[in-house]
Amino acid sequence: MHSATKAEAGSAATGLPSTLSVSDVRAIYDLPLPALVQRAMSVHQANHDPGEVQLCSLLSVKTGGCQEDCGYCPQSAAHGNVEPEAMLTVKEVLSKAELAKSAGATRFCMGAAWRNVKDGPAFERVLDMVRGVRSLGMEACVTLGMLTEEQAGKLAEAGLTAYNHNLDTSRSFYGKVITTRTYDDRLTTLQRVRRAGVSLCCGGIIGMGESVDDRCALLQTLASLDPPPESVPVNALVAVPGTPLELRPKIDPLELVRTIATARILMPKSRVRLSAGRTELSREAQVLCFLVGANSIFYGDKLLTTGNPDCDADQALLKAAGLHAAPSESVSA
Ligand code: SAM
Ligand code: DTB
Ligand code: SF4
Repeated sequence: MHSATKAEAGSAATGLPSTLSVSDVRAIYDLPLPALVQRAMSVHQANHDPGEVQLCSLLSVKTGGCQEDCGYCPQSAAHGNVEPEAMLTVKEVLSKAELAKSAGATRFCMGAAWRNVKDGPAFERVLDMVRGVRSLGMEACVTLGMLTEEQAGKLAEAGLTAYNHNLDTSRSFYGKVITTRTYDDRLTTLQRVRRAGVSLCCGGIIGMGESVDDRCALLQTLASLDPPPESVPVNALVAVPGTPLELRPKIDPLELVRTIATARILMPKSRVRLSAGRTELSREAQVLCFLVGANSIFYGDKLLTTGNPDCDADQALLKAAGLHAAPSESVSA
């Protein structure tokens, strides 16, 4: 799936080489900021309504106690700083989804702190959550860790819109952050999701101590998926006390702008989501991210376990910038 022959990110229309190398990506990322902004804006305008921002609400349906050791994540049992909680009921989840819908969200994303999905009552409950969210007329996305082909098929049958599974960083930096599953494990899950006909939501995190080349390699890998993910979350690390990355310094917001602009240029059709880390960003920095191609956010005062700007602040930001919420893609009828 990630072989060079399938790296068909380029075309005459995008001005990108047909097989994209990390140095090609780096040449874009390192452009003088005005040139980078201008190029990203023109790709964005040619492929999207630049005034539109998708509002996605996020809910942790099974929090904490995870068997993986992802260095950024407060939910890993290895770091033990989030108390494991019982899985939410379908009713609890659907009442949160209704609230999110009435606040203006069109996509409802549900996360579980699992290494992988196990068949049985918990998975059946997730399938019911997916069906319930869809019956509210919202798009449904879940992130549950690794999946088998059969499980991906069941999620598709339940009406799942998208599956979130991030590559997080470059293949070479990955082992410094996560040791309990491999980059290839992640690529295999992504392939299973694709084969089941579910949209892919796949991106990464910046600010974990990776080099600029690592960031560019992540973007090169994402853009070379065939086709690239329909949505690409770009998270800025939320450095949570107790995690191995707790002392990482905050990223320079302009690095986030460069990452988003480069993602937009490489993946013209994808939704690029300005994801975790917005509480640390000024309104101006967020607006710059929207200008260069971010067209989706997590909306609601909580991500999975950490904070996010509240709905009023985001509505005020959209209004001040003259932006509007995207209509739901799934429910035109
Ligand atoms: N357990 C599932 C998995 O990892 O596949 C799903 C949930 S996991 C929390 C989803 C994604 O959230 C991670 O892949 C990572 O990219 C992002 N994430 C987790 N903790 C984060 C943090 N502290 N800062 C930024 N992003 C984070
Ligand atoms: C993604 O890329 N970011 C979201 C979502 N997918 C599941 C998660 C961000 C989590 C931030 C840390 C927390 O709240 O626990
Ligand atoms: Fe578990 Fe997902 Fe957190 Fe990794 S990111 S520790 S898999 S919940």
